[in-house]
Amino acid sequence: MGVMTVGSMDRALADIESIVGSAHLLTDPAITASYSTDWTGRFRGETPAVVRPSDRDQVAAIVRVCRDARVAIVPQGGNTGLVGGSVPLAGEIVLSLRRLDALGDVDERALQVTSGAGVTLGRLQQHVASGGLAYGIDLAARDTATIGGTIATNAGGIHLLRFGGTRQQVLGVEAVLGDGSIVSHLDGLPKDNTGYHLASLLCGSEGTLAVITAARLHLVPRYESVVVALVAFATVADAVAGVALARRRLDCLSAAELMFADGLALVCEAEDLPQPFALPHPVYVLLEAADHVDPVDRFAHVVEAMRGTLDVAVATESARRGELWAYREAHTLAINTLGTPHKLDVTIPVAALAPFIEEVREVVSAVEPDACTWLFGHVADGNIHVNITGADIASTSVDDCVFALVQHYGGSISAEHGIGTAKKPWLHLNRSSSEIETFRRIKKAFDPAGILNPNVLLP
Ligand code: FAD
Ligand code: 2HG
Ligand code: ZN
Repeated sequence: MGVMTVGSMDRALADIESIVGSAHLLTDPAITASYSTDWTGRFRGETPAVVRPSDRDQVAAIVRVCRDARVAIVPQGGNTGLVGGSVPLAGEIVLSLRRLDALGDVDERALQVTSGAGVTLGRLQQHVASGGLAYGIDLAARDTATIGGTIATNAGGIHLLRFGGTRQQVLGVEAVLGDGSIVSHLDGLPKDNTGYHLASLLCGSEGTLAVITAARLHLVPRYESVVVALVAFATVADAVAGVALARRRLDCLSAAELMFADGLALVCEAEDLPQPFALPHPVYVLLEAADHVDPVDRFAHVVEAMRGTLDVAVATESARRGELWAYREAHTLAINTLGTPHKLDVTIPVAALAPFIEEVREVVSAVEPDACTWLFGHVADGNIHVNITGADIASTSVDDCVFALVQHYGGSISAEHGIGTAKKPWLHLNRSSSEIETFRRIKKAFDPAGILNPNVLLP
């Protein structure tokens, strides 16, 4: 990008103020601070302004001002991203999309809805529930994470094994490109082979190609009968085999989440929860099945057929199900109480999960003997969240050794959180130089002036 002077920033902010009104141009550092720091507290930046447009046309007008003045923008939704991609680390302005929170009527025949980018996942779920429907993506940050943010990160979450990731839910998007032009494809035709699928490309683009303003989303049935079981296993291999059995035998399996004794004990301490069983066990899997007809008997048969189980707690009633889910969902918060972690989010081929899990703690201890390695994740997808506390946050030695192990097993350095700024130095482990060069050419086509999240994703 060209040189930005104080004068041209001031002029750009004045133009932006005339678009959104002074109430929605926030410049007081006491107010902008929460938009400039990420959820983990690790990434802290500064911004000349947070801009809060109300609709697509305001977004387009703001982008055009920024394009002309060469002002860089960080698009932001709920700011729950975990890779330092949603905060202004190089003095960018923050474009907060939370006010784009319109929700269209639910189309109960097509199983679709149009959602503004700023709608939270939780609000969308409530909106579609009355039509007997649900949205296929769910994650613990549901009450803050937005539809735009989940599309921009191609969020995975807890139901991917059943419904696919965000890319599978998005039929079309409305977005403002880096030159200020608007693309809109919200008709929701499920079969439409008329050229490039821009919505797919924007899934996982992390705010670098366009500002998403709305999306046409595919919906799934809302199942009334839900059962959750916390199953304890002696070994990871048994747990992985048990999950594979459940996936083969239970069409209605909707979640399979892995945890370990140390993480569960930390959650119990941080959240003041009772241990789920009289004795702790090495490995836990939280399974959920959901159907229109009661799945409990089918579920119980499958759990009985699993090898190496040590204990089982089953819940059908909503409050008790929530208690079992809390053991898994509170991991992120509980780990943060120990200080800012190195937060890695990797995929390992399922066949290599057990050896990876055994070795990853050892490789971390070898470079940082005092560090603690916390493991949990979406086991059916091979997605393990590796959080490391007690290691110097400025050093990359633990990241390097975990990623080397991931590469050894043919995995991915980012399963679902994205690259952001945090994983940029390691993108080459999964992407060839010709792929990265192609990324750059795509970026140039969408954002010729290079103003959209210029410090994210591309090394
Ligand atoms: P933000 O954090 O605001 O932004 C994320 C990225 O998207 C940034 O690069 C930003 O520039 C870009 N962006 C945001 N809005 C737009 C827009 N409208 N147009 C263009 N670009 C935009 N993630 C998972 O995948 N699975 C999980 O299970 C999961 N669980 C989580 C649990 C907790 C407790 C927390 C804190 C986070 C979790 N996350 C998970 C990570 C996070 O919630 C997701 O990445 C989510 O998709 C981010 O949504 P957001 O609205 O907060 O986006
Ligand atoms: C989850 O699955 C999230 O809970 C967050 O993706 C993972 O905190 C993490 O590392
Ligand atoms: Zn996750």
